Amino acid sequence: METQIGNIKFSHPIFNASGPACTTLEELEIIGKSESSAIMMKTCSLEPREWNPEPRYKEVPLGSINSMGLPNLWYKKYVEFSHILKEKYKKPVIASVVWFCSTQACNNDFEIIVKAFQEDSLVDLIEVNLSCPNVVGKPQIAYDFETSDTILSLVENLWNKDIGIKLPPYFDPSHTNAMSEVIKKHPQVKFITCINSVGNTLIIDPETEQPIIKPKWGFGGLGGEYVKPIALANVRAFYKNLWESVKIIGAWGILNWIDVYEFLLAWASAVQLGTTFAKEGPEAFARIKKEFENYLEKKWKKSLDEVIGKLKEL
Ligand code: RRO
Repeated sequence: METQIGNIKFSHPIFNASGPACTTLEELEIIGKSESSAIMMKTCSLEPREWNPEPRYKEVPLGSINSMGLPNLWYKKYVEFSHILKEKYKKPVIASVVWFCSTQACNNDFEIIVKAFQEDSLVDLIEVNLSCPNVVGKPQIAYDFETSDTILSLVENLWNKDIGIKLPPYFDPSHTNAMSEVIKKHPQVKFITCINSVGNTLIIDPETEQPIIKPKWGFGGLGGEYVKPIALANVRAFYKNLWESVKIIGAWGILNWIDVYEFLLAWASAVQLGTTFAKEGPEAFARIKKEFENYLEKKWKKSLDEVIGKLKEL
C-alpha cells in the first residue's frame, strides 16, 4: 500500500483534502489520530481570514457545494502546528498556501508564505493552491498560464522541500497542454493535485426558489460524485504529458475502494477525501483503506506499482 510523492513516503494512498475539518489544531489532531496517511492542512494566507456567511456548505445527493471563503488562522499558525503534528503523529504533514493577487505586478504573499514553510516548518510537502474558486473578485490563478508561471518562478528554489500545485478542472486539452508546459519549466514541482472543486456552480432549491448557499449569489465549488469523471479525466490528461516528471494526487468523488482503484489506474499515486470525510468523519479513512487493501489482496497485487497508471486502452 506504500506510495511516494516527491521524496516523501506515505504508508497508503488515502488522506484528507485541504478543505473540510482541517483548519484548527483540534481538527488536525483528529486527522493525525485517524488512519489518514497524511495530515493536509487548510489552505492558508498572509492574514487570518473569516468564514464566508452561512449557509456556505451544503451536501446534496451526489456531492457538495461550498463557498467557505478560505477561512484560516494565518500561515504562521500552520508553521507552528506542523511542529506539533509531526512530533506527535509521525506521518507526512502537508501545507497548503494561497496567493491573493490577480495581476502579475503585485505583492509577494506566496513567496513570504512558502519561504516560512520551507525554512521554519516541519511540513514534508507544500501544495500551492492556484485554484480557490470562492473569493470574490479573485480569479482562479491556474486558468491564467502566464501568472501561474510567474508564481512558480517566485516560489521555487526557496529551499529544498518539494512543492506541488492544486489545479482547477480543465475542460479542453489545449488547457491541460498549456499547464503541462508551465509545469515542465519548474522542476521543483513534484506533484499536482487534480482537481479542486468545479468552481462557480449553482444549485437551486425549487421549494424556496433560492440558491442553497449564500455567498457569491449562491455560486460555489462543486465536489463529490458529480465531478469524479472530470477529476479522472484531468488525472489522465496530465499523465499523457507529465508522467516522467511529476506525481498526481486525485481528488473528489472518492466514496469507496472502487473510486481509489479508478484514480490509481488513471495515474494518481494518492487520493484525497473531501466530501466523504466531511460526511462520514475520520472513520472514512480506515474504512476505505481496509476495503482497498482487501481488494488488492484478492487481486494478488503486491504493490501499487501494479495499479498506478495501468489503465488499459479500449
Ligand atoms: O475555502 C474555500 O472556500 C475553498 C478553497 Br480555499 C478551495 O481551494 N476550494 C474550495 O472548494 N473551497
